[in-house]
Formats: sequence, structure tokens, C-alpha cells
Amino acid sequence: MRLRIWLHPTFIHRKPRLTRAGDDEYSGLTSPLAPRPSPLAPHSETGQTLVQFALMFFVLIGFLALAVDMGNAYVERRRMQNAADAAALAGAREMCLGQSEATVRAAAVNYLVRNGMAAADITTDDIQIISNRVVVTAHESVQTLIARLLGVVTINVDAQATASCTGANAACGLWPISFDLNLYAGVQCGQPMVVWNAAGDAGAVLCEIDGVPHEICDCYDCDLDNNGSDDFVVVTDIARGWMDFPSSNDPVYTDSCKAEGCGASELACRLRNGSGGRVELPACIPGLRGVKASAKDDVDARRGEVVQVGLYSGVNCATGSNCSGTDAESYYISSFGCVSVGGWVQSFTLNPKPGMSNDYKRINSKAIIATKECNSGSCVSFCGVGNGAPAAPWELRAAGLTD
Ligand SMILES: [Ca+2]
Ligand SMILES: [Ca+2]
Repeated sequence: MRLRIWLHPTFIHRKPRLTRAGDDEYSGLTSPLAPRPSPLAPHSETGQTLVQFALMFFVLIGFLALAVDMGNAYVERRRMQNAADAAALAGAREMCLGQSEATVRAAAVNYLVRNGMAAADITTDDIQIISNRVVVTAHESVQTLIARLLGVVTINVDAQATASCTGANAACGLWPISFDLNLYAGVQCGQPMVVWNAAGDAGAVLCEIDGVPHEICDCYDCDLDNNGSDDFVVVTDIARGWMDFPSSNDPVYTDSCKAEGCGASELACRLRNGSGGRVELPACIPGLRGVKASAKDDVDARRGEVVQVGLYSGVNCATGSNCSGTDAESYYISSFGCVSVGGWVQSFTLNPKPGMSNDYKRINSKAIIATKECNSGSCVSFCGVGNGAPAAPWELRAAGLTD
């Protein structure tokens, strides 16, 4: 009998849009959806009301279903999006670590399940591995509460995410030595760099042929096994620098080696332990050229390890520095790479090539052997995300979500 209330004139007056079709006084306000008067009137009035009631009931149920079930589906879709994001990232991370496709896939499946997707619902197509990308679809059928009264028992929700393994935007635990990016990019994968490190040798190891500067190995013999290709690249202090990493404000990545100034003990600590701080690209890091003749034990402590290094594309980017003296410099770090530490050599010998003038003498120097790493599963940032740009083979990598 509640429908009678709707027909009361005062009520209708206040809510004209609820006016029933056929009420003359208010017929101008009749809804176009209202049923036409039945030819069976007046007996049909009750039936007509019932039809209206039924229609409104279904409309009401429809709106309720929309509110409750769609709201629920929306929440579930958010959950599936989180699952897809986490799974794609986990897969891309394994990709960066150089793992097999099966491992990439397993990591993605693991994260889908951990984030609420039923294992039984996961199909092969849900995880696609395309080049350096992992595309994950998370999906589920949400049981409806209200819409099932209208025959809709489940709503399918799905979400997709793409993550890729690309160059890293940040590094932690950097070794406190950076290389000139141009020089580093030109070194062959797996080729050792002999990082010259004796006082005065930066000037001594010069190569000029007919007055034109050349690569050091054009004047000195770097092909010891005479197979026609150089066995190493000589890096003097014009192509590398010692980093004095600035304070890290990051509460997670604190730098326990940090000390005032630019001293040898701070550098030794970092050679041994790496910098705990986080360096995000691009960065201008103060430092020194020069030599660190006392670093032998600290370098040898890392022998055989792959360490992450900054690569600079410019110098003197900073106006102030903790470092002082003629060797003080700052380095514009625009990329990261990795080297495996071959250790310290107390006396590395270079012999002039046959035919060089008498100005070129045999020279010996303390040196650090650092071999350029490419496609290494150890060359992965643990505090950065992917920068989105495809990584060079030697570049420090990280996983990141891609649009
Ligand atoms: Ca050779
Ligand atoms: Ca310092």
C-alpha cells in the first residue's frame, strides 16, 4: 500500500516527477517511461501499479547492484592491479639478474599468488616475456551479492602491468672510483682496464705520434701475447677520479664511511665497503684525480667481486668541494657501470713499442686492475628503479614499471 502514498496529491505536488500517467492535473509532468493507461481501466489500476512497482523494484535492484557489486569489483580490480604490478616487477627484477625465462615466469606467478590471485586461474598467457619486458595480466571472477538477483552471478575483473629491465636511475654501494664515460664505453666487454696509480705517471704516460696525441697503447706495447689485439686499456688519472660521496640524507642508505674532507682513510673505507649512500642520476660528485698509493689492501679486499662504478660525462660541475688542492675536481655522473676487481698490482710494466723514439722509456706503476663487465647478473642496482631507457650491455640495471 506504500504506492498509495505516491499518489497523494500533496506528495505528488512536492515530487512531481513521481506523478503517475493518467493523472490529469499533473499529466504534463508524466515520465515518458510511464506505462500508457490500460484499456481495461479502472480494474487494471492495481495491475498497472504492480507493473510499475515491479519496474521500480528492478531499477532499484539495478542501482543497488551497481553500487554494491560494482564497488566490490572496483576494489578487486585495484587488488588485481597491485598483483599485476608486483608480479611484473618481480619478473623484470629476475630478468635484470640474468635469470632464465622460466625463473622470470616463476617469480611473476609467485607474486600473483602472494597478492591474491588464485594459482589455478593463472594461465601461460597471463605472463608474457617480450625482449626486456614482462607483461602480466591478473584476473579473477568476483561473485556478486545483489546483481545475481538479476541473473549476473560473477563479474570478471582484470588488470595488466608491464615492467622492464632497463638502465638504473640510482645506485648504492658504489665503489669510490668513476671512469670517463667515453673511455669506458669504448673498452671491450671483458677487457681489463689498468688503472694507473703512481705519482707523476699521469704526465709520464703520454703518447704522441708526429705531434698528434694518441691512445697510450699506440706508443706502448699492450698486446703482450702478440695476437694483434690489446690485452688491456691503460687508464691514467685524466680518465678516472676518486669519489668523495656527499652526505646521504636517505635514512635507509646511510654512508658509514663518510668523513669530513677528502682524505685517504675515507677513500680506503669505501674501497673496502663501497659507499652506503644512494646516488641518483644525474649527480655531481666532488673528488680527486691524483693517486692513492696506500690503497693496496683495501682494493685487494674486493678482488674477484663485481663492483658498481659511476661514469662521468663532464668534470667541474660543482663550485664548492670538500676536496682541495690541484687534484680537486668534481664529476658529472650520468651513468653507472660495473667492473670486476682484479686487484692491485704493485709494479705494472709498460714497454715502448719497437720503433718509438728514445723519449719513450719503460715505465712501471702501481695499478688497479678493473675488468669491464657486460651483461652481468651482478650489475643490478638494489636501490634504484629502471629509467625506462634500454640498457647498454655494460650499464647498471634495474627493474621498473612501464606505462
Ligand atoms: Ca693480445
Ligand atoms: Ca668526505
